[in-house]
Amino acid sequence: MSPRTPEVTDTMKPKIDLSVYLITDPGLCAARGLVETALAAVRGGATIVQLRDKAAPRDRLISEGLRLKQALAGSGVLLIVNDDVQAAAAIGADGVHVGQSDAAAEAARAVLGEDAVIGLSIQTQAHAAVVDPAVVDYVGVGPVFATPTKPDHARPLGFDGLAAVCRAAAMPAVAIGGLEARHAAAVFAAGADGLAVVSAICAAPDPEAAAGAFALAARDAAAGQSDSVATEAGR
Ligand code: TZP
Ligand code: MG
Repeated sequence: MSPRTPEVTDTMKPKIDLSVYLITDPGLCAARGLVETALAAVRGGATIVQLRDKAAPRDRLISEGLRLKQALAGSGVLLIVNDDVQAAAAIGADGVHVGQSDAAAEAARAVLGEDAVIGLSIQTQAHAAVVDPAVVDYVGVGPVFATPTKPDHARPLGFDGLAAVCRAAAMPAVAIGGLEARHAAAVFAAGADGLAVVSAICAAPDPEAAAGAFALAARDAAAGQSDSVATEAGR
């Protein structure tokens, strides 16, 4: 018999740890360097890294992705590529994250295969209702707050909006948009499984410490949620 872990079965992928989801920004990582910033965040406790560089031509995205992949090898931290399915394939990344106006998640799945992690950005309950859990592994929900990092963002959801979208989604969710470590409890209470963060880590004077603060806050928030579920169940 093959060895088993409690998190894995023949029909189930390993659980994706979305708790501290770093998204890189070329401008905000420039001073320290893309790889160095990501590695500092991982040392602090980032659990997943998304390479996001909207302006890079594909060959540059691929070379950045290959450097990140090499740096993250053996860390257990997943590497996800924003938008570009072909670049994700060329990098041999763990997956891709697409938006409502990018390649369809189904097309990404067809190119990257069953084992790839496919993430999809959603902004509304209507979006959530039509996401196929057989195709999409997790959704990114936001923005929770207005943020200068994505000037063309949709209307901010706040925590009540985040909760409504998370309730309507049939798969794990990561919240995004203007998030800081102090928001972790509200994010988990809204039903999300983690915080996706650009500026609060990439632009921090110490990205390792910043990611560490997110990791601690997310761990406490997740534990608080399981305590309240257990209390509800015991009533
Ligand atoms: N999608 C919705 S908000 C956002 C993206 C990519 C940017 C989040 O950046 P920050 O700096 O964490 O607010
Ligand atoms: Mg996109």
